[in-house]
Formats: sequence, C-alpha cells, structure tokens
Amino acid sequence: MDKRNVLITGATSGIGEATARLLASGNFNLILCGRREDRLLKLKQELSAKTLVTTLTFDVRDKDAVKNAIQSLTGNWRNIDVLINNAGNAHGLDPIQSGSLEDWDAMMDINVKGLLYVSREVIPAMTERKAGHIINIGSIAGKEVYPNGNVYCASKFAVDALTRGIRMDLNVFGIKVTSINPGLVETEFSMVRFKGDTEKASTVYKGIDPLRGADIADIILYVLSAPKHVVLADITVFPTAQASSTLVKRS
Ligand code: NDP
Ligand code: 8X3
Repeated sequence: MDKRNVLITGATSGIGEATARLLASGNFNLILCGRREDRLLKLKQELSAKTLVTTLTFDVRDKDAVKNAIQSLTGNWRNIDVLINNAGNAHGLDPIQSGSLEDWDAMMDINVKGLLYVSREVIPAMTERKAGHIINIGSIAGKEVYPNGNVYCASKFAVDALTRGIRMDLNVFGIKVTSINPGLVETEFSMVRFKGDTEKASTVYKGIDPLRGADIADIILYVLSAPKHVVLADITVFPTAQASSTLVKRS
C-alpha cells in the first residue's frame, strides 16, 4: 500500500510532535505545521531519516496564511490523505467576570476558527478524490464544563459540534471523521494556559500519572490502522487517575 500523506497542525510540541514521531516509523509521509519554524525544521531533519517530511509555518488564526501555506504544497504533497486538527491551547483559567478578552479571542480564533480555516482548505481535495480521514483533537473539556473553564470548554464543545457536522457532510464522500477527546495530558498545554508559570503548570499533574503525548499518538495510529469499513468516531481517554474533568484521584 502507498504511504499516506498526513498533515498535522501543532506538530511543534506535545501531542502533535509525539504523533509525528510515531507516524514517521509507519506508512506515512508527514506535513508538519506550526508557528515555531525552528522546531519544525529540527523535527523535519530528525524524522527525514525515516520518511518524507515537509513543513509549513503558519498561524492558524491567519486565514490568508493558512490558504497560502496549504496551496504552496506541490506534487504528491497536494494529496492529503489524513488531516489531524491538533493545534490549540487553553489561555487562562479565570471566572467569567474577570476573564481576559485577549485569552478569549485566542481560544476561539485558534481552537475553533483555525480548525475551520485549515479544514476548509484541505477538505475539497478529499471530496474530489472521495477519500480521506480527518482527526480532530477535542477534549474532555468539549464534553463536560468545569469551573473557570468557560471559554476553553466552549471552544472544545464547538470542536465537538464541528466534528459531528463535518462527519455528516462528508459521509456521502466516504471520508472518515474521528474525534479524540483526552483528559489530562502532560505537554506544554498548562505552561501556555498559565503563561509560563511553571509552578502552576506542574500543579495540574501533581500526584497523578498523567497521559503523555505518546499515549494519544498511539491512539491516532490505532485509528489510522482500522480497516476501510471501520471508523472510530469518538474516543474519550483519561489517565487512570481521572474519572471526569473535576474528579481526579491524587496521591
Ligand atoms: P502543546 O501546547 O504542547 O501544543 C500545542 C500545539 O498547538 C503546538 O504545536 C503549537 O505550535 C500549536 N499552536 C498553538 N497555537 C497555534 C496557532 N495560533 N497557530 C498554529 N499552531 C498553533 O499542547 P497539547 O499538545 O497538549 O495540545 C494539542 C491539542 O490537544 C490542543 O488542541 C489541546 O486543546 C488538546 N488537548 C490537550 C490536552 C492536555 O491536557 N494537554 C487534553 C485535551 C485536549 P506553535 O506554538 O509552534 O504554533
Ligand atoms: C485539556 C484538558 O481538563 O485541562 O483539554 O481542559 S483540561
């Protein structure tokens, strides 16, 4: 079987980077995306020993940049078989009455509109070829709201709704759509949420054995390994210590 071309947004750290590393050893060519070009180039250099890798540096908030980047792909790279919409973050953890407008804009613009811009650019070639697989990285925050999670939760609820809507619209084309909804994964996520406050960030994972990016990568590989007639539609995954957004057993 020919190698599949996989476009991963947010490949510069955490879940996206771990997924790139795992898929590089499989039957996949990689289009790695993110804003931090130095990291993309370093990863490309490393993974090129295993598979074909190209990089696209853009901010998913910038619709022209998204369009230009994806349209700059040439040759076989234009045939994107798998789109992994992973780029995203939480910004802040504040009650609604004192939340920052900049944080709210960032979450809605990146997690929701960014996912839409990338999807809109990639999907038409999939519908033309009547083939493809879209994997959206949602969150348990897109299934349950938690205190002070307000806008981040809203952005991930939107991702959940979009995943379902995209699945319906693309059903006629035989395109698979999967949503993966993790609980606590130790990545740069909390460093971003708490704006570089290492103390606050490490508290999130204190007393538990959290998920790692590599755990989500394993699930993505499993999802991509299913036979043609099988789609894993919606997966929620927790570390064993977690039972819901708010119920976590800490030592
Ligand atoms: P990281 O902070 O480690 O990774 C986030 C990635 O998103 C980075 O590669 C970053 O790249 C990219 N990104 C952020 N903003 C932009 C932007 N404006 N334009 C382009 N790329 C952007 O966090 P995770 O790996 O944990 O997060 C990945 C996904 O998983 C997110 O959607 C997150 O909501 C979701 N998630 C995470 C959980 C967790 O507990 N960690 C749990 C559930 C879901 P760069 O900065 O280079 O642009
Ligand atoms: C990330 C998981 O619980 O921090 O989406 O919102 S949580």
